Amino acid sequence: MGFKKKESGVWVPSHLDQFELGEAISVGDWNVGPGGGRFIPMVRSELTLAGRLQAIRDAGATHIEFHSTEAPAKELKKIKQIVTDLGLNVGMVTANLFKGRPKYANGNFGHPDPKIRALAVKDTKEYINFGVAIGAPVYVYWNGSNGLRVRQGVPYTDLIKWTADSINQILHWMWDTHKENSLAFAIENKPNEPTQWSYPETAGDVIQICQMVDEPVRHLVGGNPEVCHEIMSGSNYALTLARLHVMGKLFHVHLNGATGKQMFDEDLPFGAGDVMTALETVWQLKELKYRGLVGFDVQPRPTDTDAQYAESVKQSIGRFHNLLGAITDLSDPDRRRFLGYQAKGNNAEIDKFFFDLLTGN
Ligand code: GCO
Ligand code: MN
Repeated sequence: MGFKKKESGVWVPSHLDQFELGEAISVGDWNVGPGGGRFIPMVRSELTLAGRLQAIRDAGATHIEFHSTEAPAKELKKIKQIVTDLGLNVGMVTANLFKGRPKYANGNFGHPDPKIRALAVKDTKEYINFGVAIGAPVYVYWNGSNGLRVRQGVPYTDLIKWTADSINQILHWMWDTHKENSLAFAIENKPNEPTQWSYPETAGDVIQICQMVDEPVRHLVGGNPEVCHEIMSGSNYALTLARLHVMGKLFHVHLNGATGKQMFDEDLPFGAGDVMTALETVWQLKELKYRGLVGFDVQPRPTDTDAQYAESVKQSIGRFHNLLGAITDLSDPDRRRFLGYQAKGNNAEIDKFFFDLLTGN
């Protein structure tokens, strides 16, 4: 997929004008599974990679997203075959820089030890090669363990500079090696968990990193905002979509749901927890004429049975299409009425308009 040069001479990720909104649905391979964690037992049976991908495809996905843990680069041939046989494409790949090795316990790109930073850069390059070989348009860097476990755990200015510098190195290498076949490098911010204070924390930090990398490779880097992470920060997700879009940096999205009061990542199905956020998200993507991949990052509920293996994924995709349908079906007079309310600052009517849209009135 790679990058293409616009008439203006600017390089842009090709996948961003590739799909009609809702046509390309990308789901994490890690979004289905047996469950289990610190507080929850394993509740479902284990599936093979092929079994997981089939469940995700049957739930409505067209694209799949991989971590290096479940889809190691050395298994490229086997994985490519499974993906192709199921009629899927790979949407995104991401190296596990948080749980992949014990060495990442205190960070990755911003780790105080230069050897660990170099290891994170190396692991990322290897998985970018995998992404290029398997035809994924997007690479995601999720901060994970990067940040602080205790106050002053890492010198703050160094944390920021080291993180940006590691990314800068990767972008230079990627452009030299893969040129226009490079992946759109999308940074996924999160404010905390597993760290106490993570970096990059917000979309503002993502834009900061984009500004800190060298100009000749700046077109390669953007953001992958996630609903839960924005809610954890107290941010409005749709506003963050716009924040990145106006900078030309909305490279990917991760949709899910949150109740809006937690300090941890709920990863609920899209439309669960806060349905108004879901409605506004779809509204905003349409408003921005977003034509990239619609990614979901949702966890199964701990009570889901084997028969509900991909239920969270299925509900998320179904709700997205539902809300998109309701917005698309709005009549022109209704749209003009809405724009009139915005122009006049009639917040009472705007509020009513959205609620009526949601409830079909
Ligand atoms: C989280 C994150 C991760 C990342 C994934 C790469 O739960 O905090 O969302 O699941 O999304 O590792 O995108
Ligand atoms: Mn995510």
